[in-house]
Amino acid sequence: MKATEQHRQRTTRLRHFAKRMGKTTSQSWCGAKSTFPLIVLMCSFAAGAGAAKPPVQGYAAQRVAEKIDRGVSAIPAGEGRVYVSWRLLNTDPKGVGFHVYRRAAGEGKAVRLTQEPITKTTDFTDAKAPRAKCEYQVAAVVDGKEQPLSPPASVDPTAAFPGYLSIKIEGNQTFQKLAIADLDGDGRYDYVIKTPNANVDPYENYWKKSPGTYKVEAYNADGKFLWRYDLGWSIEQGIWYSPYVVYDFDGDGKAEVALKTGEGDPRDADGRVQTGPEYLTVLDGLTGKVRAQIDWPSREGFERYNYYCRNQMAVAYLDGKTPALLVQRGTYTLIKLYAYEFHNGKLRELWRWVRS
Ligand SMILES: [Ca+2]
Ligand SMILES: [Ca+2]
Repeated sequence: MKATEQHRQRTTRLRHFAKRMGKTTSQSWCGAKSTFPLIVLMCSFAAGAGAAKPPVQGYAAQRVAEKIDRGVSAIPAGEGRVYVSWRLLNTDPKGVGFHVYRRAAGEGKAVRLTQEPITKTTDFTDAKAPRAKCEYQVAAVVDGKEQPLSPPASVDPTAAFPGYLSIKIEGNQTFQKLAIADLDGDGRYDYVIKTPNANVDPYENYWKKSPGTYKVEAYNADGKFLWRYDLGWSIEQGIWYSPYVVYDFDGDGKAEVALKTGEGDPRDADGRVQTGPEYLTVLDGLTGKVRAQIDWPSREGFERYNYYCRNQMAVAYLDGKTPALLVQRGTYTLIKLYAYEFHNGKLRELWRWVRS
């Protein structure tokens, strides 16, 4: 095929791209042969964003979504009042209303506090709360029909309220990071913390020997301790060494904990970890047991310790439906970015991007 004929066909294809994107094209835009591959690349990215078939295909047939509950919250509002609020869910139909119920301690039956369903807001103030511990529940009303009661929220209307809820963590310790996700699948958010609140930076002027090891701990919504995972001496005690992400990657309604792990005690004489295996590990969110493990992007190709010790993680719906796990190593020069899905207990690589 002659060069002019190739150029004519490419130009026609590009016009079709442009038409799909709702743009017009011209010779000056796409005519220069030397810039053509770049333009096609740009068009492919743009067209991919709106095209029916995404470039990455994960396991999910439908978008994986959190199954959170009504989220009823009841807090003392002073002068014997209680402020009750709840979630409007994306599954609630248009025109939904809500009745609010109260059950005092010792009373078996819940009393309805609302005459008509509340339709304009998702909150309610009980001005005549009892001076004793009680519970509040909410029932959605759809097309005039009352739906089942929500899980209850308990409150002591006489207690002082500091403006937040607090839970007691195990032992006398600090924590550095907090992740929130539903670990047990009951529709309420649980907590995963990294303890203690200490930080070592990989940069040579700031680096210091880790005084101890990080522990990852999980607590349920009520503050009950679930498990502890010791990252050990293979992970130095700094945020760049120890990324973690908590999310329901396989879509079964319970969140997993994905994190960077190592093995044994590979510290050198100074205390730096420059050798030894490194893993992307997925823990069961409810038990802390290892469910899957795969090699972390390697140290190979990096100029120095300060560059390869910088690691990060993220969640992204790359195909619009599957929550993929992004794992990244390196800052300043070389960057390695790998994408995985977690499905049927296995990590599967979707793609990798490595550039300097
Ligand atoms: Ca939960
Ligand atoms: Ca899960």
